[in-house]
Amino acid sequence: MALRTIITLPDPRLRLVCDPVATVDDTIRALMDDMLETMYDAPGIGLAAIQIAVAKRVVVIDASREEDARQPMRLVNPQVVWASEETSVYEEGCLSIPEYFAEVERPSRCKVSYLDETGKPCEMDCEGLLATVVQHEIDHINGVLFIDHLSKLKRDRVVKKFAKAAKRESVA
Ligand code: GNR
Ligand code: NI
Repeated sequence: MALRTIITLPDPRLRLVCDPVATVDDTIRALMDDMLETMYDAPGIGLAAIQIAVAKRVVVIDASREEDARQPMRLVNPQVVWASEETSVYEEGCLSIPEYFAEVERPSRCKVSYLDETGKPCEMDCEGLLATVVQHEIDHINGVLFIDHLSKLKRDRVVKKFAKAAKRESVA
């Protein structure tokens, strides 16, 4: 297992539509272990492979409560196959947009299909925080960030702030 570097805005790779995984093999399993280690270290409750610069449709999540035992989830080629009409609002953050938080409205419940770490097709029903996080992660593998769900004014403000910070870094 290894800690990997998380890429941040304005890295253009965050806008890639990631490639499906053809076979869940040892390389993919090792990738998911590295992602979980990196996610727990951050700390975060979800991570998409593209956040460590790997453009594959691979996601890890642990939305368990801090005081409970860890519940690492490994999802390959995840897809929302159903979403509720009913929506919820959560304050979201993203490890690739550090220290910025905003409320996002999404379907409250969804059903997700995916391959598990053995390559077996699975489905899961999600609600609460897990429903929000799984949608946030599936957005990532399609090149979509949570700021895309905000008003253009708010989004532009965040993008500008990170672009400016990156420019300052490159000069310094
Ligand atoms: O750690 C994270 N917390 C979080 C909180 C609310 C909604 C979504 C998330 S995901 C985020 C980690 C991350 O950036 N995953 O892509
Ligand atoms: Ni994120």
